[in-house]
Amino acid sequence: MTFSNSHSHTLASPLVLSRRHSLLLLGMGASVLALRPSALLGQTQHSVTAHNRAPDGTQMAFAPAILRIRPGESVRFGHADRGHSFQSYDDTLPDGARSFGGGVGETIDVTFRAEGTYGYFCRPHQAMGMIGFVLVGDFTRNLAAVRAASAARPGPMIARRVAEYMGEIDRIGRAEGLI
Ligand SMILES: [Cu+2]
Repeated sequence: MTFSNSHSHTLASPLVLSRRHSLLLLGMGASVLALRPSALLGQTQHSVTAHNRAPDGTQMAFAPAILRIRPGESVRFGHADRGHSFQSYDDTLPDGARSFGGGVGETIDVTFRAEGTYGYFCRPHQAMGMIGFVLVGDFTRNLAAVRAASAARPGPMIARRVAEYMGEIDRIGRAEGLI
């Protein structure tokens, strides 16, 4: 099976599409099909983009680098510039979560069902601190593990980015009464 520039990581399919919609979808290309279900259901479609220079001026960064969503919501990981990728840190996935990722330049759609904090990185620029986090539902469930693993990743550029992002994640947790 070939996907032109996109594929779906939706973990399960609770979708109940009408027959008419199903037939409509069958007539579309696979890449389009992968993007349709959330649109049909009217769910929030979040997006993260990879940048050489993010809107806030940060070099080699995802925007937003920290994304807050509800369980079951989907995120499109796309590209403002060439040469980046998205790959989950599989050593700290929440319980029941599946890894996700794509090749350089590949746009992926991921539906996040398990609550927790998901860390991910750009393969070509991980050492430059190009990492990000998706906070799903009660994201504190595995936050201690994510914090420890993130702090242990090698390199001063990652360390600076981890310190900044963890501070922001803690602020979100406190504001929501989760921490
Ligand atoms: Cu990159």
